[in-house]
Amino acid sequence: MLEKSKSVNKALENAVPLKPPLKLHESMRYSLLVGGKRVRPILCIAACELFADGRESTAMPAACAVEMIHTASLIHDDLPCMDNDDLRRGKPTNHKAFGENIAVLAGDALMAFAFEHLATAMKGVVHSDRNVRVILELAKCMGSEGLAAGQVVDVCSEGSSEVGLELLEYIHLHKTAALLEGSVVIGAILGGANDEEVEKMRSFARCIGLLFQVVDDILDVTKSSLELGKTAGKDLVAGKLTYPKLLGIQKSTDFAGKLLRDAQEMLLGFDPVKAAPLIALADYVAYRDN
Ligand code: GRG
Repeated sequence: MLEKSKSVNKALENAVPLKPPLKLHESMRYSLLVGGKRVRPILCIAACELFADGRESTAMPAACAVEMIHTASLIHDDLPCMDNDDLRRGKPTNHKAFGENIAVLAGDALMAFAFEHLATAMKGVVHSDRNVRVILELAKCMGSEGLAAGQVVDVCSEGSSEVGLELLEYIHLHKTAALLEGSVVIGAILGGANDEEVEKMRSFARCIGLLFQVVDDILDVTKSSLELGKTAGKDLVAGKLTYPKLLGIQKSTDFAGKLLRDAQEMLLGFDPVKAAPLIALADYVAYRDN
């Protein structure tokens, strides 16, 4: 992961140079280039490398694009009109550093640039049919059937006592799992996976995506505020529903274990050597401590 995250960081640094308007590019780079585990781009590359045409260089523009979308979503999520967070990745949030207006625009510009980067960097690298499928996946997982859908339902259900397990799963599957799913599926498409293989990877990613958020919810209860880089147990205090709140820590941990097993099962039919990084990434998602 360290090796891959170094390559991703280098590619991101090159993809978004500092240029006029300086304030906008500074703001984009501030959130994009600082910290972050790079889980989504690494999953994208690992999924690509599972298949015959899969090389890191083939997946890298898409890996950068998913990280740009992820960063845009974090910038917008932290805004006063959303979660109103002061810290992200241990640093002042984008709007704290640049002001609300610039932060909104930096998020917008990152979203647009993700597609521009894909279109320019992928031209002539893979067949245009694959590129179109990649663009479709990326657009779908961030819009009204993906991140935005999850965020809307999350915002609208805040403080409500009506939220049950089904709604919580909807929020997590859209707000968090959708982009992780998109990252894996995009990697698989670029690696040359056939339709059946793509759907297997989708199921794998969906389990990983939900697992990611269940673990996030558990960590929110068990880790200190300083380590998380955000307000202590903010979600708990603010009345946001989480798995531990609904199920308790033990049942949430059991559920996480089941999701990990389910995810690993999806990879059984693949070359075990090539699938090893994805298995390791699944373990990382389950056992990470931040
Ligand atoms: C379409 C850009 C866009 C936004 C739509 C604001 C919004 C609407 C959605 C918010 C989605 C969101 C922030 C979900 C939380 C996902 C999550 C678990 C983030 C933390 O991911 P990590 O742990 O963070 O990978 P790092 O810092 O390591 O990258």
